[in-house]
Amino acid sequence: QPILVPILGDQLTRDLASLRGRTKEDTVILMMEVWDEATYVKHHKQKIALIFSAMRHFAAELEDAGWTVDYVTLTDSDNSGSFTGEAARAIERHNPRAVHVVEAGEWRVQQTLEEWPDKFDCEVEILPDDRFVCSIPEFNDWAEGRKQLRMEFFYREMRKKTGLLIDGDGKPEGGEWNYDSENRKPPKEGLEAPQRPLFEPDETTRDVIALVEEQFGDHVGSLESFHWPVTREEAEETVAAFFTERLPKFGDYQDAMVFGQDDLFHSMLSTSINLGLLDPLDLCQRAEQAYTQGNAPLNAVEGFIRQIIGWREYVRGFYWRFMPGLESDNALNAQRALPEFYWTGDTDMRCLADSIRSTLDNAHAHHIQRLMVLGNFALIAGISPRDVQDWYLAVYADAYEWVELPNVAAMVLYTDGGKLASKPYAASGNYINKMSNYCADCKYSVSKKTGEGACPFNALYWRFMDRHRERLEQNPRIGRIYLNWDRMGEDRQAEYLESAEAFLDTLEPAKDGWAR
Ligand code: FAD
Ligand code: DLZ
Ligand code: SF4
Repeated sequence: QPILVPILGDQLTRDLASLRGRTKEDTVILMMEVWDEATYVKHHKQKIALIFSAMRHFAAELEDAGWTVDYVTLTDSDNSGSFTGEAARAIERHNPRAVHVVEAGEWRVQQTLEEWPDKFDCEVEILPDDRFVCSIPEFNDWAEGRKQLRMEFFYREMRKKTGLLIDGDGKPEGGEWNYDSENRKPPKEGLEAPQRPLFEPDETTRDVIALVEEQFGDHVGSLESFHWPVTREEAEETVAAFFTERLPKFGDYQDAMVFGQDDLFHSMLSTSINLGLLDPLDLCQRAEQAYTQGNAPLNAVEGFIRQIIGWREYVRGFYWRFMPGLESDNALNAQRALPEFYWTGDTDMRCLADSIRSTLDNAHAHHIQRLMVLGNFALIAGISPRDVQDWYLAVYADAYEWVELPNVAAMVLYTDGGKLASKPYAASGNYINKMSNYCADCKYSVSKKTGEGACPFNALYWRFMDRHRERLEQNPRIGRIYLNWDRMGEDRQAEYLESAEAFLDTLEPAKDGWAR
């Protein structure tokens, strides 16, 4: 009797805990394309195509290496549509002595896996996912008893644990833990990044693209611009190009936005890391090497490492600590429906239109677009967290709930009331103007604060601050802002509030059928 090893769609590595130490002779690997996972939100077409193609390529790689892989395709006529249904059928087919599965990345799926020991007759072992630097118990130990879970302090622990950018005396390289202040250069006129490698779909990907077009034709997004890496080799090509061509400027322009430049100096590695095609710690070690060999400056390398062993690890720990409540928190009581333009890009606000265009074309937008344009607008317009969460989970090819939800709910929408962020990331048009070239050609005027033609971010910002005064006034990082508000006087304040309401009245709510 073999051991049955189910491998989920984002566990695509041979170094998975459930494969470690197993022999090819007594193992059957199970991979499942299932309707439940493809539809629990209406994922962007590229996201489904990426996951299915990467799964099929990984299955082929395992088979070539001599493993037995039982691969269930979406259109297999017996496919039950769920992980549990498919595991049950596989147990009937293979009569295994045990099932060994690595815990799921998402809470929803993990609940399902935890039902398996009771449901199935054979032994079921659920193994920790050790593809992270910090285990879940380790994060909880760190978090226990802390009032605020600041990423910066967690990050320092991870630096010490990994030894990344720690000098011979145990001190942070260059004397500082964090060079965030050197990651905020506004874009220069004509700033352009080198093209990243674009992968033409091979036969496997073309089959999957046809399948997605046929089965998920009404989902958002286009498949024509599908160029994602779908194998470890392709992901490595992207890494190589990033390290040589982009990393040196990654630090300076981490927060910059340029119209039509969809990825600037970002790595475009999140899809591959999240799928399991790349190992995050290994990437950080290689980035550190780029620094020690003089190929990239410290502000770039530290910034990149901070995103991965800092933010990425931190949000994962945060997710498991606060689920399931994190999904329904709504500290600011935001209730407005998501505007239709989030699904179409059809808005005169140029910053939003460009960020949404990139999202629809590529199933990707870079971090500062997600945070300070798309997220900031949702925050200050008071959009319902559930709508916003579903949107982010659906549209990005790298979106899995464990990483999407803490970023969207806690970081962007402040739904947790400040467990993650020390203040809401609310900003007026001024910030976007400083960090991008969007405003110059926008139909709205960023310098106009209220009335016809004024940048909507300006009035929405003050409406947001006014509405949440009671909560935010005590916040030492924000409180002083209210001096400016009070100085305006009641008439001017009323103009801001009226402008904001007039703009909000023009927003058309998203049509049914997109969200869950
Ligand atoms: P780079 O800028 O090159 O960064 C390098 C790597 O650092 C990324 O590949 C990623 O693995 C990691 N990273 C950077 N920032 C974060 C972060 N805040 N949280 C976790 N990891 C991070 N990332 C996802 O992988 N999936 C998501 O669903 C997701 N949703 C987000 C939603 C919002 C509202 C925000 C503000 C951020 C979100 N992020 C998400 C984080 C980040 O925007 C993406 O990881 C990044 O844009 C991916 O592009 P890149 O690989 O070029 O990143
Ligand atoms: C997102 C996704 C999609 C679209 N389809 C599948 C699938 O058919 N089979 C699969 O194994 N995983 C899929 N995934 C990923 C899962 O929804 C989920 O995000 C991961 O299993 C992490 O818990
Ligand atoms: Fe966006 Fe306002 Fe600038 Fe237009 S003027 S691009 S809406 S920030």
